[in-house]
Amino acid sequence: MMNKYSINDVREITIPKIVSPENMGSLSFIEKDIIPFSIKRVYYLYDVPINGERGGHAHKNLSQVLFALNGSFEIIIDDGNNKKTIFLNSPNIGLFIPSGIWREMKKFSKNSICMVVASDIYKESDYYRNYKDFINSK
Ligand code: T46
Repeated sequence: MMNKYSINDVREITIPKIVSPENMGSLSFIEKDIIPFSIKRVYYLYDVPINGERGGHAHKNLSQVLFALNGSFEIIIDDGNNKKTIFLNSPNIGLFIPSGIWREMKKFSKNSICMVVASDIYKESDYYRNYKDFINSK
């Protein structure tokens, strides 16, 4: 049984950004208290072609925060009742997506990198990969 989160529970999380006073770039970091769950996995998407599409599923229990470490992409979130499109393009702004939210990712810029911190290890049994199954679970 999925938790009943809606797209209103999806929110941006801004992590620290320390800009070098000598113009030598920026540093951001993720510490445990910034993320609303304990991190059990980190993975990243890269080499995605500009017409590539990722996602197209929901999770039964997993929570995640997505970061555009480089470049940008769009994320369409859908709770079965409402949809919203969010644009990510800052390496220090993550998107928290709780369980029970369908997501589709599109419009990747060249050389974009999406890094994801997740509340659990990879479990295929945690996915709804079929939209009808997702809707029927509500
Ligand atoms: C999500 C978006 C942002 C693994 O073996 N381990 C992993 O940790 C992951 C995430 C995937 N896989 C395998 C499962 C598939 O055979 O890698 C293959 C591609 O996975 P998937 O089609 O789920 O990839 P995306 O980019 O569509 O979705 C992934 C995450 O699955 C998903 O939770 O929110 O990135």
